[in-house]
Amino acid sequence: MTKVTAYIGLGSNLATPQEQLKAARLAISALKDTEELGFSSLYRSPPMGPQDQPDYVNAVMAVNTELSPITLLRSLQKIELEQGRVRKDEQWGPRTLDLDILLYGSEVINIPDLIVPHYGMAVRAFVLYPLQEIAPSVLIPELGLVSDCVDKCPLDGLERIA
Ligand code: A4P
Ligand code: MG
Repeated sequence: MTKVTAYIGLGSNLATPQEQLKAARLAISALKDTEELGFSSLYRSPPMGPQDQPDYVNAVMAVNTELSPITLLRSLQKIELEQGRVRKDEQWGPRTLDLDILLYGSEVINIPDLIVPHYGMAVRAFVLYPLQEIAPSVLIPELGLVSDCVDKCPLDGLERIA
């Protein structure tokens, strides 16, 4: 099985977000046939969506993986649950941990459970800026260079955490 470079978006705004991201990073690195290639700085931003929730901490992680896209998704969902994620009906509500597959090599995937590139990444500063930090020349299928997407995306209050 060939190795593919995938990019994973991490987000949390409950239960000490920085610790959630740290634990998720370890759990992802420990997945079968998967190794960490890079991890961005942590970024803080106001919530996109309902405003009556805490600020988010986000980061992007690069991995080399032999897992198929759907196996990677299921593995990430298991980590979300292990870290206390409760899925509610409210869209974009608060969460202990959100793990999204942003990119899986150069693949375009559109099946009921998985859309890659992630549907929101073109307009989300909290995804694009950390992605650009660790992969400055990555090409986002159907969108173009990450740097071109960043140029069109306002910061929306995003701050790198020192
Ligand atoms: N799914 C489809 N494609 C993917 C993918 N590429 N990666 C499906 C992961 N999952 C994918 O996800 C809902 C369904 O998406 C899953 O069943 C999966 O099969 P979910 O994690 O259960 O629900 P969700 O995350 O609440 O929904 P959604 O619409 O994905 O929310 P987002 O887009 O993740 O946004 N504000 C700031 N500042 N920072 C944030 O990180 N995050 C959100 C959540 C809202 N506001 C935020 C942030
Ligand atoms: Mg999600």
